Amino acid sequence: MPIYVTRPSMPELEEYMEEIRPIFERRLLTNMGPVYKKFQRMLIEYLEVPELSLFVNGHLALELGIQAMGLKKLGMAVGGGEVITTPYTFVSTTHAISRNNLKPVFCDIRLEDYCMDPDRIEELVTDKTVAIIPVHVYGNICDVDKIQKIADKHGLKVIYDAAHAFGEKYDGKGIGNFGDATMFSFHATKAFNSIEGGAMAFHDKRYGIPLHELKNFGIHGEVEISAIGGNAKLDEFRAAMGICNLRRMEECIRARKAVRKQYEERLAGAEGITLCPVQDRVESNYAYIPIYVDREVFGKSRDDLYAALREHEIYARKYFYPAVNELECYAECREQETPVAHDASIHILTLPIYEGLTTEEVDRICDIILQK
Ligand code: T4K
Repeated sequence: MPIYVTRPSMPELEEYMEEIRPIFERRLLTNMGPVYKKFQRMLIEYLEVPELSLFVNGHLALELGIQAMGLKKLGMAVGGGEVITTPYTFVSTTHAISRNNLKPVFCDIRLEDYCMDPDRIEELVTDKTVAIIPVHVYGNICDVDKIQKIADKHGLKVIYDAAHAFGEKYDGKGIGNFGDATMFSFHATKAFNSIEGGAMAFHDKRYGIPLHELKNFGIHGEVEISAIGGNAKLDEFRAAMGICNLRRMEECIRARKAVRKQYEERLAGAEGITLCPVQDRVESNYAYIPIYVDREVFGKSRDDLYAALREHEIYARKYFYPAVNELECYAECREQETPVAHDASIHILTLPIYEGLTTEEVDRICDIILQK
């Protein structure tokens, strides 16, 4: 049986059937129905955030969230706004910026957690900068305090991409409470899923209406359109899946934590392989297992391990190679060097982790990695 980098957590079929039965009876399938609203309430409670808007995926939550915050307009007013962001992420983050006609300005990361290096941000601020969009990559939390200080000093908005950090806490506080807004992804490959889905958490109530309207074509009333929006509504069936999976969240995290512990034990003595540690002040969701492979010390490269695992039908992934600023579609934004992001992109392999990955399977994966 092949082993993939992840596998979605799912409820019992019967539980899901119970949750969707009323949808069949009501025939209200989408457009912010009662299941959507119930899921939204449950998430506000679970994530401990004041406000939250649901979307059909994390990408559109971010893309429309940027627009809703007025950054697109602000950018146009300064003849093309700039957003400081990380090149070490999934392309979605950068696409969301570019699709708002804003220019991504890439800030290097730090090797200790692969998040944006807060000490490199300020040198990138110009009079065109409108926002900072950092990513809590692999569920590692950015230096939210330093980032906020820089944003306050220069009057910038901060939107976090927390696609990997669902349910995490920093110093006991839900991770959706930092910056001006935080995007979550509920994609099937994430620690928590609603099949596809996403959300934007925020605290300024004024952000709620534009967010809500932009995901529904900008509809303000039956005959009034407030803005040029899109369609990014989460439907009732996906919301129902989210509700079922949210009930099982503690169980899922416990299972992932056990998988992580086994990897830590098995790979502990392997010189040249570093498993990025869980940060001190963070309650983790154990979303990813990124290992840094130092070929000089270990004797095999990241790509050697990737290929060796594939021979055994184990599909680890090179998240995130190439770094976004090395992609052809961002060639024109390649102004500053980001050597640490480049280094991470060629040395990191993300290993399989999910609820249901057995101890035997983790052993098999580690045996192949450790085979000299
Ligand atoms: N920001 C960041 C930092 C992100 O990482 C992402 C998404 C976003 C924003 C955007 O959020 P969303 O709009 O997606 O909500 C995957 C996911 O499609 C993507 O959501 C995710 N990041 C990215 C890191 O990974 P691929 O192309 O690697 O997915 P795929 O289809 O190769 O899936 C990986 C493995 O998972 C498969 O080999 C098998 C397994 N799998 C996958 C699916 C879809 C399953 O077992 N069942 C499934 O239903 O992008």
